Amino acid sequence: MLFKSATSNNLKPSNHRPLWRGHDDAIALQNDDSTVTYNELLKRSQTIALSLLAELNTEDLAERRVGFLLPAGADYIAVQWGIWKSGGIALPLSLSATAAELEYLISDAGATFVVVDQQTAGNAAEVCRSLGIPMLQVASLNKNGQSVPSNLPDVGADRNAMILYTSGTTSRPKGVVSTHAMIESQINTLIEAWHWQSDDRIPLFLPLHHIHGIINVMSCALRAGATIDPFPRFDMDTVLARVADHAYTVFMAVPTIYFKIIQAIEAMPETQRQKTVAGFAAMRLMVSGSAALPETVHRKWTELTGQILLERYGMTEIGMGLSNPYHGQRRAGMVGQPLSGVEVRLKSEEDGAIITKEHVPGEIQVRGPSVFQQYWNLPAATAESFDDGWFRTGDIAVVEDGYYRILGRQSVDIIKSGGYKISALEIEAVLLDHPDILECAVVGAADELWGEAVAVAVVFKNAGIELESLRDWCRDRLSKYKIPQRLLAVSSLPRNAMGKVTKAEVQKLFEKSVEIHGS
Ligand code: MLC
Ligand code: AMP
Repeated sequence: MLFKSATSNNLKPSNHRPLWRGHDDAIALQNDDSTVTYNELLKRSQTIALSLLAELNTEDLAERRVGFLLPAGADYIAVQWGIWKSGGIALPLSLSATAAELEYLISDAGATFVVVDQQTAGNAAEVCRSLGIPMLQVASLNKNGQSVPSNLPDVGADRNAMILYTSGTTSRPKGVVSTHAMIESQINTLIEAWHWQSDDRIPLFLPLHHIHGIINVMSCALRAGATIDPFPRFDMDTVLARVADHAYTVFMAVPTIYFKIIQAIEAMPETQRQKTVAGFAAMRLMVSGSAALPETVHRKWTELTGQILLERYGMTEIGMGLSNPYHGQRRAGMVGQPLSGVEVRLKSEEDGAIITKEHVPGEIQVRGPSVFQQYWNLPAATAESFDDGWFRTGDIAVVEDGYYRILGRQSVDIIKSGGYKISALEIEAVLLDHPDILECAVVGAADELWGEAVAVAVVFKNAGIELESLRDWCRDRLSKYKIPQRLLAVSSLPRNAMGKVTKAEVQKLFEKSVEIHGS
């Protein structure tokens, strides 16, 4: 078949190795404040696993969900591994989630505990209290297990390991369930494709409730025995200072970050600029993904640093699917070819035929050991998302000269802003609770920095309100990145003959208007 990858199945059950891996006294985490070795991580995860089991007086968490609200660092990794070792399902929670959002995630997943540290306890305390779920301090889990003699369960590769929530065409996020085998397959594929090595050093500043930060950066680095520099959030000044010190060999980010860094480099004094550029130029690999990398940004990056960014395409449900080559030509505007072990096909939206020719667009469908098997507690949504065993991504692409190019998405209700996937329906449901809003339509408006900006056309009941006032009202209801950045007051929403709001027309309103921009 024309677009099929060469399959190298890295996942025969006999090849399965646990997701937690030691590399003796090699350094797993290093920043200005501390150094943590792999042996220390293994030891701490063991203690945490035993503590979690002791909490329930059981020998196996048996796929109970354990939420954790922790920044990047040793605690995060030790808790994630500890949950896996004790047979639980890891439920990483977003540090930017509001109380209402946390409540939904924790209750939808049916979490048994939520693990926090001193800084994050405040975010979760009230939610856990109202749901009646124990909140455990990571510091006490780190101690308790030491005194509990117990065996750890034998956790097989087909056990469920993690739930990541993804926003989509429904108003509430769906939990994507992955097994140990799936995660292992996703990691092994990338280690092979991008030549991860034990002497790699990478900054980790992406959020750790999404696959980009969790799998592509953190888990690949850990499995390869590399060193991670963890950041609680993207702190550009510190990251760039370390780049200038040649602290990293690999760098992975979303297009918005490359855009922001270009602006920062251009504003630097000459000496600092030269050092920063030299730090980037010396890296062995720089990857962009999670949203389309504009060709202008791709080219600008090469002009500035001499590096050719490697763009790849992925999704929470499939891991990484397509990638430009490590060796070979990396093309701007293209996402490359199927990764090893991933099968990709394009299916015509018009007649449902499997596309076998170049330049003919179709939906990307994916199959293979990295692909998920179920949305948590949503059998109907799961069934709908598969087509004869192939996962329907909802993304449209063509193949040009052997490389895939992403053309867009089937659903106008999905917005990608700064690499975050956001559901227009989720935001509309929240905005409709505003006392002044009669009706509204949320769309993604093209935006140079964010890729798409959350934009809302509103029919007000009486007097209108300003964007800033609406943003303030949203702050304790929506994560910051979901809060509308643009607002347009309209007398009515464009509708089709059936009375359904035509989102394409709403998008055009934002193209025409000179709107007020948020931050
Ligand atoms: C931050 N803001 C955003 C935003 N991120 N607004 C819209 N969209 C976003 N993505 C808001 C902030 O809340 C703030 O609002 C203002 O913008 C400026 O904030 P900032 O501090 O300057 O932004 P910063 O912290 O630098 O965040 C930018 C970012 C972040 C790019 C680092 O958005 C980010 O981490 N994105 C990555 C998301 C990700 O990992 N996606 C992968 C999903 S997995 P205010 O009101 O306070 O001024 C996936 C699969 C795959 O997609 O293929 O990888
Ligand atoms: P998420 O559901 O958050 O995992 O986001 C997955 C979505 O991000 C995909 O379905 C694509 O729409 C988008 N995406 C990821 N990588 C790219 C890319 N390189 N170019 C365009 N879109 C991308």
